[in-house]
Amino acid sequence: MAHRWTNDLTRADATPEWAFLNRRQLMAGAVAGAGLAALGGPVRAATEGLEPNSWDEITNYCNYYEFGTGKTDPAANAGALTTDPWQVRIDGLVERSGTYDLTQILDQVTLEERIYRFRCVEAWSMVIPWTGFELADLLEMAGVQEGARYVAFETLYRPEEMPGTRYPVLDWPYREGLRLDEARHPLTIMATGLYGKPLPNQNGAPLRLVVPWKYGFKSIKSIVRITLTEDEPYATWNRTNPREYGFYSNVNPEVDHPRWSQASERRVGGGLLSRRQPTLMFNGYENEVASLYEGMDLAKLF
Ligand SMILES: Nc1nc2c(c(=O)[nH]1)N[C@H]1C(S)=C(S)[C@@H](COP(=O)(O)O)O[C@H]1N2
Ligand SMILES: [Mo]
Repeated sequence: MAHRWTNDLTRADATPEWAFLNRRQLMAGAVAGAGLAALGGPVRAATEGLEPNSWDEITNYCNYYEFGTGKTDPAANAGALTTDPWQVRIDGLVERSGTYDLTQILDQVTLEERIYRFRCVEAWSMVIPWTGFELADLLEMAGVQEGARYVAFETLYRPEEMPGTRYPVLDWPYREGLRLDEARHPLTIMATGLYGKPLPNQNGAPLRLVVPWKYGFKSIKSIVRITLTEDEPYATWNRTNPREYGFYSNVNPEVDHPRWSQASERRVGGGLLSRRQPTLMFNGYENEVASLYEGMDLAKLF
């Protein structure tokens, strides 16, 4: 069974108004192949203080067990993954189920840059400039049926290209899930890029989920299937060890992991940034997402 081994921001930083800006306004920050584009006024203002980690840090310190359990294994092994062509099956409780070419999906969405905090359950964190689009837009494309309450996600399982899957480290394929309202939240994105460049394989190319207020393992990589369901779906880490990894796994400094504190985190990076810093409720996105969990006991439904 898998076992895990064992990081300046102000209140203003935790309020990314830009996440709710009109799509047209965000075009100022769109990246569309132009490298890291200059961000528009309001976008820049609201992301000040979030100094992103470097390309090297983000792409060399990874968790992607399909390529090995070491932090540098994915960078070493994921180059062999074929990410083009890429198809995503969308099924379950949707109006237009089917197998979609990624190019077909990307033709219909607007890519934006989102600079998000990223907090792993192992208590390290980074700040990452993703390129992506809102998952809500993809769900709208597929047409969510009445009765759907959750969204399930599945990673590619291709042992020939994924040496880590030749061992029963996890019950492959890697799977994750969100409640439908979480999936539709404007902070929830499907990432296709990093620093305005295509997503490196080790970071989950060509398409991965990013849910910035949840522990990193919820942000499933290299997605090939999205299923709308009525019941809470299988989620790999949750099912592997439900005592340690809840289905929700919202970042919460007050609910410790059974084997370590979640009150603080090590910000990956050199110099002053590598000091420990307090972990923020919902990873700093409390104003945006707390209402999703009103009335829920966050210690019980962790
Ligand atoms: N398919 C798959 N997705 C995955 C993982 C994995 O092992 N396999 N690891 C998760 C964990 S634990 C984290 S912290 C993030 C790491 O993302 P990064 O390597 O891009 O920083 O990916 C998540 N998504
Ligand atoms: Mo993680």
